[in-house]
Parts: sequence; structure tokens; C-alpha cells
Amino acid sequence: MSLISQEVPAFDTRVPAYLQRLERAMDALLPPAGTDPDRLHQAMRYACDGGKHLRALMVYATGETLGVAPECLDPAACAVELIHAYSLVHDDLPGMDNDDLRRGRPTVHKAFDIATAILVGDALQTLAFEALANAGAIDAEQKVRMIRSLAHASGSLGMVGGQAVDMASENLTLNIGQLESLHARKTGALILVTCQLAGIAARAPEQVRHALDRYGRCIGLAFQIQDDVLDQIADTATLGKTAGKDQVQNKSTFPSLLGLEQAQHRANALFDEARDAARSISGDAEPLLWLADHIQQRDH
Ligand code: GRG
Repeated sequence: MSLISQEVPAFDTRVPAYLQRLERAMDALLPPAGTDPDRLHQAMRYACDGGKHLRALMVYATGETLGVAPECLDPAACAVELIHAYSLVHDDLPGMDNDDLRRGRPTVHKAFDIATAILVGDALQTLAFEALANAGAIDAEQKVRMIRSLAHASGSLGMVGGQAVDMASENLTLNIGQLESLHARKTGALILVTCQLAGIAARAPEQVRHALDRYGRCIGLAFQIQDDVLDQIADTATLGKTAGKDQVQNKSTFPSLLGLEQAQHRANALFDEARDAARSISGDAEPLLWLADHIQQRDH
């Protein structure tokens, strides 16, 4: 799938340690299974299992570029993963995408039940903000700024609003500007805020914040275009057997509007722009460059 091949830079060697930090911090935040209400707590842990943890890695990579100590990044890394996990649980529900499988196993409402899945999403969302509010290594002003940014990115002007627009535009053909605007909110807002949270932890100056916004926006949109491209390729591989979910629901996608090749081209141009933005930041941009390459090269 990848069109580039680059030497593996050093951030790669630190990724396992970051993922281990995240796992430990998430384990400490999530209520233990066996505590009341046990079924809800089990389902919350089930919802957080697996996944690539790209959003948490973006927090750590941005923080490393800006020279932030990892312990100041753990709460933000957990918070974005908790919001992400909640959004997937709710997105999979019958009233939304009605999916039976997520991360290769039954979705939360299939493994448990619909009411539990709704409550899991609610509880993971509030836990994300609790994690930031309780962050010991971050001072009060930064915590408030983080909470404000994450709330904005997650709410009706960000991810939830993007989901609402997506649902309202089913069976409509969007133009490319409308599709980009929808995904800037639905998928992009949470990806963008990963960079902003690390920027807040670093007390980054305005010029750096602008570069981080550019990086985060480009990665967020490129990620979604690539997601559509990967779906289209998978659908084409099973052509004649099943229609893709987006085709069944008649949703506009980047390949449906631009064609597969142009969609891939647009994603690659956005990854290049993200790398330009990263290089404009004074500091060691290598973690952000590595992440752009890593996301560009993903095949699932
Ligand atoms: C229901 C409030 C609410 C919001 C839903 C993000 C979202 C909004 C829905 C997800 C729908 C979807 C599958 C979009 C494609 C892009 C995307 C977010 C893919 C999943 O993210 P990954 O690949 O997932 O990072 P993992 O499993 O690796 O964590």
C-alpha cells in the first residue's frame, strides 16, 4: 500500500515503551473488573482492548518533539484513547452503524448488550475528563486548557457534530469540500487535539501551536482518506461477493468522489504537508515524521 520507503528512525525504538506506559496508565484508570457494577466495568475494559493506539502515540510523539516529560503526557494519551474507544462503541450501535465486529471480535453491544454499550460509552467519556482533571504532573491552568480543548474536539462542533452530519448526509452526494469538512470534525478533530494537548503540556508558543495545528489537520484528513481507500481496496477484493458498507448505506467517500488513484494522491500530498509542518517546528521533529510515515504505511 505504501508508496514510500524510508529508513526507520529512532522514535520507532521507543514506541513499545510508550505503548507499555499507556497500557499501565489505562489499567490504573479503568475501574477493576469485579468491582460494582461488575458487568459495566468488564465491558469498559473490553471496549478499550486492542487497537493501534495511534492517537496516544501522537500525544507522545508531539510531546517528545516539544521536550515534554512522558508523565505529563500520560493523562492526555489516556483521555484521547478513552474518547476514541467510546466513539467506536457508540458508532457500532444499531441506531448508528450497526456493526457486529470491531477489532476482529464482537462489538460491545454484541458481546454484552445495547444498554451496557450505551453506558460504556457514557462512562468512558466522563472517565477521559476525570483523567485530565486528576493529572498530578500538570498544573491547574494547563489542565483546564486541556479539558476545554478535548471537550471542544469531542462535542457537537467536533467529533459528535461530524457524526451527526455524516448521518444526515446518508443517501446524499456530497461535494469534496463538504466531505472534507465532515471528516475534519468526525475523525479529524480528535486527531488534531492530540497535538494540541501535547502543545498545552509544553506551553508551546503561538508559532509552534500553528505548526502543530497544520500537522494535526493534515494527518487527520489524510488518515480518513486512507481509511476510505483501504476500505475501497478491500471491497474491490471481494467484488461480486458483497457490496461495501458505505455502498450499501450510499455514503460519499473520497474514492467515490475522486477515484481511487486521486484519493490516494490527495492523502499522500497531505502526509507531505504534515511532514513540512513538522519540520518547521524548532525541536526534534523526528517523532512526528516517523508517525506520519507510520500512518501513511498502515494497511489496516
Ligand atoms: C458515535 C459519538 C460518535 C462518534 C463516532 C470516530 C467516529 C465518530 C466513528 C468511527 C467510524 C469510523 C470507523 C471511521 C473511520 C476512521 C476511524 C476513526 C477508524 C478507527 O480508528 P483506528 O483505525 O481504530 O485508529 P483502532 O481500532 O486502531 O483504535
